[in-house]
Amino acid sequence: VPVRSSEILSGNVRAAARLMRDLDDEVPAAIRTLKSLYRHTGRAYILGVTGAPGSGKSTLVNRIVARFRSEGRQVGIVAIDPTSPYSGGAILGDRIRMQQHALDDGVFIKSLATRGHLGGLSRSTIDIVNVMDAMGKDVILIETVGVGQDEVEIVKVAHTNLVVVVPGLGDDIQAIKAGILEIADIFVINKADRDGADKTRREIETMIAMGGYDDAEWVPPVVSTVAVNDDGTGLLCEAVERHRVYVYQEPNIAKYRHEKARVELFEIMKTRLLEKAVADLERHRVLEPLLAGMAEKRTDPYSICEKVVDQSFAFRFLEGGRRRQKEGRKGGR
Ligand SMILES: Nc1nc2c(ncn2[C@@H]2O[C@H](COP(=O)(O)OP(=O)(O)OP(=O)(O)O)[C@@H](O)[C@H]2O)c(=O)[nH]1
Ligand SMILES: [Mg+2]
Repeated sequence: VPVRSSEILSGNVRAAARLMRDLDDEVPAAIRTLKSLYRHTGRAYILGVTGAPGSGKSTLVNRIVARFRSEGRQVGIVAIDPTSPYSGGAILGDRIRMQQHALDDGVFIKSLATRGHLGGLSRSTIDIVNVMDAMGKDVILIETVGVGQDEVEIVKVAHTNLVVVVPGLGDDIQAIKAGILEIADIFVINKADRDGADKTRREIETMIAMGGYDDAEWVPPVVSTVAVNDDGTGLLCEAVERHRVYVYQEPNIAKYRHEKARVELFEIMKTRLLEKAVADLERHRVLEPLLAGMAEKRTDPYSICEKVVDQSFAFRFLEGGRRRQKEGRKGGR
C-alpha cells in the first residue's frame, strides 16, 4: 500500500520512514506522493552543519537540537555519513550521541549513506528534507562533511550554514578557503578547549576581513564552542537566530526560495535526463558500441553527448509539434 500524503501531513513517523525507504528503492508511487507533498513544503527552517570528519558536528547538532526542543520545536535531522575510512568509528558514535533524541518523538532522524547515492545524494537529501518539512518539522538540520560537488549543492537548500572548524587547521583553512566563505553564514571553532583556538580564530577573522562584504551584506560571525561541555552553544544559537531573522527578510527570502527551487529542479533533471538518455541508448542497442568506440578512440564522449542531446531534444520538439498539429485538425473537424 503506497504511503498517502495525508499520512505525512499529519506527521505520521512510521509513514514518513516508509516513504523515505520507498524513495530509496525508487518506488514510483513514492514519487507521486512527493509530487502532492511539494506544495506543503517551504515552512521549515533548514540549518546546514558542515565540517571535516570528526570536527564535532554531531555533538554540536545534539546541543542545538536540545535547545530547539526546549522551545517546543519539532526537529528533523538528516545525517550524511562521512565516507572517510578514518571516521568509521565515529559513524557508530553518531548513533550513540544522537540516542538522547532518538527516544524523543519530536525528533526524526534519518541517516543517508554516501554510497549508493552516486550522483543522486543531493536529490535524496532534498527529498528527505521535503518529507520532513511536509510532516510539520519546524527545524531541519543537515549534517554533512561538505566535500564534493554534490554536497556543495546540498548546502544551498539550507537557510543557514554553519561551517565547523577545529584548532590547528592552519593549512587546511588555506586549502578550503576557496569555497568556504560562500558557504559559511556562521563559523564555529569547535574543540576550542584545544591549543591553537585563538590562532585559528585570527586566521578566520582575517579571511572574513578580506572577503569584501558590502554594508548591507551578512558578515559571518565566528563563534567558539566546546560542544562536549555545551560551552558556547548558547551564543552559537543566538547567532543562528540572528541569521534566521536576516534570511527571512526581503529580498533575502525571495532570493533563497528561488535558489532552492533551482537546485531542486536541476538535481532532479540531472538524474532523470541521464537515466532517460542511457535507457534510450540501451533500447536502441547503441550504448555498448559507443563505449567500445570510445575505448578504441574512434570517437569521443563530447561528440556522443552532442548527438544524444541534440537528437533527443529535436525528437521531443518534433513530437510536440505533431501532437499540436493533430489536435489542431481534430479541433477543426
Ligand atoms: N575536546 C573536544 N572534543 C570534542 C568536542 N566536540 C566533540 N568532540 C569529540 O570529537 C569526536 C568527534 O565528534 P563528532 O560529533 O562525532 O564529530 P563529527 O564531526 O560528527 O564526526 P563525523 O560525523 O565522523 O564527521 C568525539 O569523540 C567527540 O566527543 C570539543 O568541543 N572538544
Ligand atoms: Mg557526525
